[in-house]
Amino acid sequence: MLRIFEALLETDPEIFEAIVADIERQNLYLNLIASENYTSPAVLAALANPMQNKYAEGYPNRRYYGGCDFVDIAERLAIERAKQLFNADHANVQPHAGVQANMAVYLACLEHGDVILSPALAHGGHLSHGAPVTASGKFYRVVQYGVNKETETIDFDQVRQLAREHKPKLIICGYSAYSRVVEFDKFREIADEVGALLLADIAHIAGLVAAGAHPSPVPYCDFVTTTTHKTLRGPRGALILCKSEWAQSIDKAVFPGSQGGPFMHVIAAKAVCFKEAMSEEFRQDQFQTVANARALAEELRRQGFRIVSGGTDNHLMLVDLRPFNPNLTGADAEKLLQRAHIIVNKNAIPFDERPPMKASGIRIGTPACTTRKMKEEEMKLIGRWIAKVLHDPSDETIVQLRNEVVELCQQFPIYADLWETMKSLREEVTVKSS
Ligand code: DSN
Repeated sequence: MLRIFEALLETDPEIFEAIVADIERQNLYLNLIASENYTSPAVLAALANPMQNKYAEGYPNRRYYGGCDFVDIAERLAIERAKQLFNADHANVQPHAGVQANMAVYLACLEHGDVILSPALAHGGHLSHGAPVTASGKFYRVVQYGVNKETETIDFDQVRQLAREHKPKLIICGYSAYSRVVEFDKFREIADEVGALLLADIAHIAGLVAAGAHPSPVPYCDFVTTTTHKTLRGPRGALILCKSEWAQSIDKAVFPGSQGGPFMHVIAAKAVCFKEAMSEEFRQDQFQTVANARALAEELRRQGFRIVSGGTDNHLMLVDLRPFNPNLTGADAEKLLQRAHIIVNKNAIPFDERPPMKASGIRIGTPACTTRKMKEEEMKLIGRWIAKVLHDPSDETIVQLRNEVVELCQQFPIYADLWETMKSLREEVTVKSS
């Protein structure tokens, strides 16, 4: 690793500096973005490996290029581990990202113009579930369901009624901003009633599912997609799981259907991630992620915020800012908190009257802080800090809180060795050249 960074410093000091600065940022800010995490040094090492040079269109033992013996080992390991981790019939580990994984499922099972019934973006869904500005929205006829206005949980009456009315070929369950347990069995029941296929997009909760901290969709769904870098804590990328009868169609839909050469270094890193996700430490961290989210949600509620749906069962919560301060938008809160080194994202709440770029809420997640080994005590502190900044965003308060945040972050360092190594390399070079 050391040599790689020496080479980088020599060749491109500007990029070297940007990386050191970002490691510093990752260390000294509280990351509450629900979709982010800190991957392990082993995953990082696998990402920085020369397998990235290899073209390997096709699948293990069925490649279009010679020289694939060793990347085949990596891909086979990734496939077998993914199947074992999620107890799935078939796994395709090549999708470059979540959108590509979802598009490959659509390509495998739908014709142009077929009907998809999916969660609305404004109620916690994802762009790739058929938003009009995306390919999924342009190629298919998309009907969307939301949450119930009272409970703010999935409105199964509406899902059933829309399914009966529109006879979708595919129903999607899976969310980017939904804090409650997803009842995959209920979706299966509705899909069976109308003869639809079922896709669960578990990008957000995959780590929880792998650890048993959230029910698994695998027994109920024809397809399951996920990214590998959120709660799962691996490299940026994605994964498709499916029943054996769909294995061939999914593989064809990924390559040659929608992607070219797979990123073999990323696939190697996915294999490492799946191995780590089978460990006891990972399992405990996923349960702690949920416990942390509950503790933080409870503290925020105590501080006068409203938690959408009344709480959380997973790694995230949607915070309605209006009861705390009706004039405070999600966009403003995001900016103020960032000044205190607390990173969250603005997020529409269901039935939000504000436009998405302003929004009435923020989305908060605990995976990254939990990877740093923070626990409930730290969550309570963070909840109080968030309230303090948003209550009194004066320069004085922000500076005082930023110092406290930095102090807490320093007690839970991340990539400490890497950071030290890079800083000492830089010093050596400065000493040599002066
Ligand atoms: N951008 C991701 C998220 O934050 O949820 C989804 O793709």
